This record gives sequence, structure tokens and C-alpha cells, in this order.
Amino acid sequence: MLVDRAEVLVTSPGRNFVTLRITTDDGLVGHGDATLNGRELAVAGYLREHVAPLLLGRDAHRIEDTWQYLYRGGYWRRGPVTMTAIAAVDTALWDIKAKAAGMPLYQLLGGASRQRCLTYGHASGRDLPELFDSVRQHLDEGYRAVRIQTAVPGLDSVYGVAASSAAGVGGSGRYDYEPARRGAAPTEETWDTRAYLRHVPKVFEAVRNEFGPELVLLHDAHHRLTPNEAAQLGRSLEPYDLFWLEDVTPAENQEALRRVRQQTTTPLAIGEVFNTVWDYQHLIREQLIDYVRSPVTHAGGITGLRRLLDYAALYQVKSGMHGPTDVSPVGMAAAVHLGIAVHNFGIQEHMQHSRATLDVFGPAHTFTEGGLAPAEEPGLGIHYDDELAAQHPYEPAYLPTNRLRDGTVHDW
Ligand code: KDG
Ligand code: MG
Repeated sequence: MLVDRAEVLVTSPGRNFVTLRITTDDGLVGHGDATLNGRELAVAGYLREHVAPLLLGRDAHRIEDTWQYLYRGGYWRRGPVTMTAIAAVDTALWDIKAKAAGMPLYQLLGGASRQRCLTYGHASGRDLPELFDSVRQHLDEGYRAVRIQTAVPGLDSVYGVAASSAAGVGGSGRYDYEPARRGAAPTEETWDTRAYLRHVPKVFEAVRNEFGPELVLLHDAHHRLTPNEAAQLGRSLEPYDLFWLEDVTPAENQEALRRVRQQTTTPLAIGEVFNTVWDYQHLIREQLIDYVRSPVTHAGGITGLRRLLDYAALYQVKSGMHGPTDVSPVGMAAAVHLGIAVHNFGIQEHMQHSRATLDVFGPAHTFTEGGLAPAEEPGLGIHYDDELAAQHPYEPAYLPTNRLRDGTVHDW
């Protein structure tokens, strides 16, 4: 079973996606997500120019060897572009292996450890009535866990808050928030930490009063706080029993989390911008966090993330795989197969893709009773439609940037 073709597919059904498709000489086809939001063509170029030629003629069954060959053999290790490219190859090879075995991928990963993967959606609102509506909409759709993001008085636009409840994703009418905006350069937002820290606890108090103690609540601080500010926020949210508080500080400095951990019992999640197990080395070993946020797509694929989750399991740290719209349906399918199989699954993020995106990728995983379950067909359960994909050519899009009120660039 040799690799015969490796194609890089770029499409933009409402937002940009990069997919690697590997075909073997006996006609099996595998897909891997290679989408890196706002830097899509860097990964597409890396794959096309430097990886695809190396795959031709390789034994498609040798997944671990191919992973090590691309990781160690490239000399320049780690980083989001490299690890997203490796992830795409790895995922496509697992898809092929599962098809060759005639099994859904999760069966090769050890079989199901649970019936479905508890999933959280994105509730947001510019004010409390809009936020409550958004939570209710999620509850109506079956969600049992929601992330709460809210506008902050005095700031025009805040991470995670949908601009309009009416627009929805791809006109679907949902409230989901899409941070990447089409255009030749990023938009700019303004940030004020003190205003944010004053406002957020009041919102969580209101949400708990309205929806009661059972509903699973999460929040993303999106890398914006110092360790001390993060500790203040964690403490002020303790009465509202969060499932997790995410990305409280910028991720590079692992030491920062020690200070936060000493000050609050609110559970902590971090790592959507990490790429390998090494990025978590101290955080996990010292039990400074509770959940790892890496998705299959940005952490070296099924092989890379499985390695990380096995290490995390030794310290009772669980998965919390990143699942915004920039993780394509291929990345989501991989997440659900891995999530259903590993013992230390925590929760799965799920921002809903637009109808146009789902039509291009044809994912076969399902959402019922608040959770995602993998496709029961051989492989990942992806049915990529080339004709539909070709109707949506790439358009540049960027994540916003952030500035403090005095003009200083701040973490977005
Ligand atoms: O591409 C960046 C987004 O995926 C990110 O901002 C979303 O923080 C995010 C989340 O938790 O989903
Ligand atoms: Mg996040």
C-alpha cells in the first residue's frame, strides 16, 4: 500500500480550509486537516513543496515512521506550520489505515471508552438578554455545556462575542462567532483589562441565577491577563463553579501558571496554540493545569496528540480539544475518533460549521444528547466534494489584532 498521490486542497466555503488528500496505489483515500487560521497558505506551501514529494512511494502503513521522518528528518522541529503539516499527513494515513482495516478509526485506537464525547458550544451576547437567548438556543439544540463570552461595557468588539445574533454562521441563524475576517490585513480591536475583570463575574452570577447549578459553564480569557490578574479572575469566578477557565495568560511562559494555580481552585485549560508534548512538559508534570487544549490538527495529528494525552493521563490531566470553525470537519472527525477512545477525555469544543462547509466536507459524525459520536463507517467518515470545493476559492482572511487604549499592541 504505497502513497501514489498527495494533493493539497484549498477551499473557502465561508472561511478558508486546507486539506491534505493522500491516495494509495491500491486506491484508498485519506484526508487530513491542514488549516492554520490566517496562515493557511504557509502550511499549503510547506506541504506542497517540501512534504508531498517525500511521501510518494512510501508505505502508507508506516505511520509512526513517517511521523518521525517528518519531525526529526526536517531538522527544524515544532512550530505551528510544521506540526500542522505533520498532523495532516498523520491524520490522512490513519484514515487510510482504518479504511484498509475496514473499521472506523476509533476501533484502531482501542475502541470506544464512552458513548459520546461531551461537547460545549459557544454562547455569547452583547448584553444579558442576548446572552440568555444564546444559552437557551444551545439548550434547545441539546447542549449540556456552554462557553460564556460577553461584551464588556466601553469596548466595541470583544473576542468570542458574535456581532449579530441574526447573521449566524453562513446565514444559518446561529450565534456562533467567527474571528477571522476577510481582507488584506487584520482588523484592530481595543482592550481594557480592568473593565473586563469588573464585568465578567457579574455575568457569570447572572447566568448561574438564570440557568441553575447543573449547566456546565466555561470561559476563555484568550491569553490577555498577567498571572496576578488571572489569579484575581479565577478567584472571582469560584462561586460560579466553572468547568474551566481557558488561556488566562499568554501561553509561552509556563511559570505564569504556577502563580495562578497557587491562588485559585478554578480549573485551568491551556494550549490551543501549543504544538507538541514539550510545550506542556512542566504544566502537566507539576499539575498546574487540568485540561490540554491541543487539537489533532495543530499538535502533530492523531499520533502527536495521543502521545500528549498519554503523558497527561499520568497526572490526571484531561483532553479539551480545540474545536472552533478553523478546525475543519476533517479535524473534528479526527478529534471525535480520538476523544471517544482515550481514557482521559474531558470535553470537546464544537463551534458549528456553516452549511456550505458541511456540504464540501460531508462529515459523518453525529451530535446527539449533548455529545459528538464518530462515524461508524471505515476510516474518519469524510466525503470531500471537489466540485463544491472548487466553487469557493481562497480569499485572504486574518484574525484581529488588539491594542490597549493608549495604542500599545496587546495579546489578542
Ligand atoms: O484561530 C483562532 C481561534 O481558533 C481561537 O481564537 C478560538 O480561542 C479559541 C477557542 O477557544 O475556540
Ligand atoms: Mg480558546
